Amino acid sequence: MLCFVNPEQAQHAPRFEIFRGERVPCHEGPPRAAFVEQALREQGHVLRAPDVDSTPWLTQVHAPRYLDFLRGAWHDWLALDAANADRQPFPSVWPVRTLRSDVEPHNFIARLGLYSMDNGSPLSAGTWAAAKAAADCAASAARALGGGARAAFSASRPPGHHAGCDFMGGYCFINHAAVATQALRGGGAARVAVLDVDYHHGNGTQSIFYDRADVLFCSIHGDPRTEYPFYLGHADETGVGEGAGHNLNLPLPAGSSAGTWFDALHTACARIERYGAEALVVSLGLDTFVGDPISQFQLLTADFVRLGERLKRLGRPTAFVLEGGYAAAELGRNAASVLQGFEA
Ligand code: Q9C
Ligand code: ZN
Repeated sequence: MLCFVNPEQAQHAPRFEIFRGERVPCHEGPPRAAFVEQALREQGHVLRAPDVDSTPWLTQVHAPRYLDFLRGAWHDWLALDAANADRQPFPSVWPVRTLRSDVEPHNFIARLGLYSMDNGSPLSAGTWAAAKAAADCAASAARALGGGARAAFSASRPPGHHAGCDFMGGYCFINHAAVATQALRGGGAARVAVLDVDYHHGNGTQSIFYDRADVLFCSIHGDPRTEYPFYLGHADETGVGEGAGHNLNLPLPAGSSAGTWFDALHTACARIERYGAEALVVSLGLDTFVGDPISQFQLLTADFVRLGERLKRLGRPTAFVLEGGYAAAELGRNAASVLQGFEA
């Protein structure tokens, strides 16, 4: 399979995140993508740098003021104090209900809070460069489908599905699956389905397409009553306006078995078939793996082969976009297993 890897990914390398009130090393780091690249190479896939500038799609998915903030964030952080080069900014204040988000404050931390859904998405010097190149990978995979490829893989890192129109969150800054979806629409696919199989609900992707009928969003994920992102991903979220009926959430209890998970996959695939999608974007989170350190489903590596086989049977041009997966040493093998099943 044609695989796009991100030459800038290692530029996004924050040192720690806040976890249970403590500073801990980031779960989401450069080794993840390195393990994926290594496994893809070993399995004989074609690895390429991105060959599409995603800017036209980025601006359809994200608000201009958010993109401006993200592009300039590290520069602005350093402008406050040169010693900030060795410090990580974290948001500490957010415009929740009754507070205004239409007026952008001048204060850097206040702007960071305005554009963040959590304090778990640390920035570093190269965050913009890495996230933009990851979006270019997703746009490149979409263009490859437009050119007749049956499938393509985007090793997008940092991940993207928690990022909304104007906010970062859950280690995500740019929504690469949404970029791929827009690129497929621009390339002539009338109806695009996004299937999000990450352990965590793809709140950003859902919200970006919630009022649209030209994109079906389906997600299988840990029940948000107990699992991140907590505030979206319930079964009663079915779309709004023209998008009514074009959003399907299949939340499952933490601890769910592979059998339960594949039952949900069957439901999602039936919905995608009924929709008549002309192309498929798979938000490929691999944190459903039994060994994932921050997630609680029970899939084994062999189950990822089965996932690939099932997606192949949908028979649609398919762009795989990497999302989560924090058992880094097993991540490459698990990603390669999906592609192996798809190409079997
Ligand atoms: N300090 C993805 O899988 N963060 N994101 C937990 C908070 C939430 C996961 C730690 C996990 C987000 C793309
Ligand atoms: Zn996840």
